[in-house]
Amino acid sequence: MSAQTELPPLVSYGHALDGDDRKIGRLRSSADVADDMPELRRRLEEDGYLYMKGYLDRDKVLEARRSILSEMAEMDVLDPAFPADDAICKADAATLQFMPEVADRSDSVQSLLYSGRLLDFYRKFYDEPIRHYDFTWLRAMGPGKGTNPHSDLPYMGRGTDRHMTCWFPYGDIPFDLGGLMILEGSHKRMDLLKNYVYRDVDSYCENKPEQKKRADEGGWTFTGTLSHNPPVVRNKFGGRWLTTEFEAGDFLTFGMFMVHAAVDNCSGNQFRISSDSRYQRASEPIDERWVGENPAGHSKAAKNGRVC
Ligand SMILES: O=C(O)CCC(=O)C(=O)O
Ligand SMILES: [Fe+2]
Repeated sequence: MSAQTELPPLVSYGHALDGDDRKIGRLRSSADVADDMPELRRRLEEDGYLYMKGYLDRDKVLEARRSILSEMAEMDVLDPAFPADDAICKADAATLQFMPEVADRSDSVQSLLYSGRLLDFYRKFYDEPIRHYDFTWLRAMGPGKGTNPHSDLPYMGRGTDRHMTCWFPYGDIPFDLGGLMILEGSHKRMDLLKNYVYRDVDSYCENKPEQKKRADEGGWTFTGTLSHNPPVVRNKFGGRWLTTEFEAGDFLTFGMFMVHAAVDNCSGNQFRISSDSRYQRASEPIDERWVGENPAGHSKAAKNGRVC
């Protein structure tokens, strides 16, 4: 017999998620074993993610939030009728404000993500010298559709595949603001992932004129999306979509194969602010698109043509 979840009704990429508790549930917090690295490694292997509730200093996270929002106020994407800290969208602002340069300029964001307690966490977790990408995916997600289901490897698979994503909320994220969700057990479904996850979003067939033209313009030849329909993906993979109400000070970390997506932002007028950053063993090869002073990212310079 199945029961209904205790979570409120949630929508992802425009699709209502099934409330059956075999299909949706809550992320498990690993805060109780935060210093037990062998147990955290075991959980990452088994569950594919670690949800570190309250691991970071809430006040420092809120300070970083303020520094992001003061830049957003200058970018004129916030409604000036409200305090900047409320992150209320201006009516005509684009739904997604993707702001890597704001992350680069903010000392408080840099220090939270790339020094101190978070960096120490990855150092202890890997138990050897580590490095991180220099590029930071800082996002303000406005009301509307969130992020569709994908794994991260197609976007960052030119080095190792054993690096980790850190998803980091700047502020509290109740359900209606649309936090991240992960698909339970999907990281082990290589039968379903193998034809998807090793495809690099910046590689293209240079003998196909349409693809070559798009790559020459620096456009996408493959968006890296696994699906536009979270309930259908769940039915295919099994497992549950797992999410929670995040709070400032939490982070969620997972590997390159884990299928994840976001709950839609149904707040009506508020931005959800978060970043994703990446960490790996220093001894392993790194994806050059994401390191250095001015990382190439998915630009034209990063496109990789081959005959296929
Ligand atoms: O924040 C989001 O909506 C997407 C984040 C994501 O895909 C990631 O952290 O890898
Ligand atoms: Fe992702």
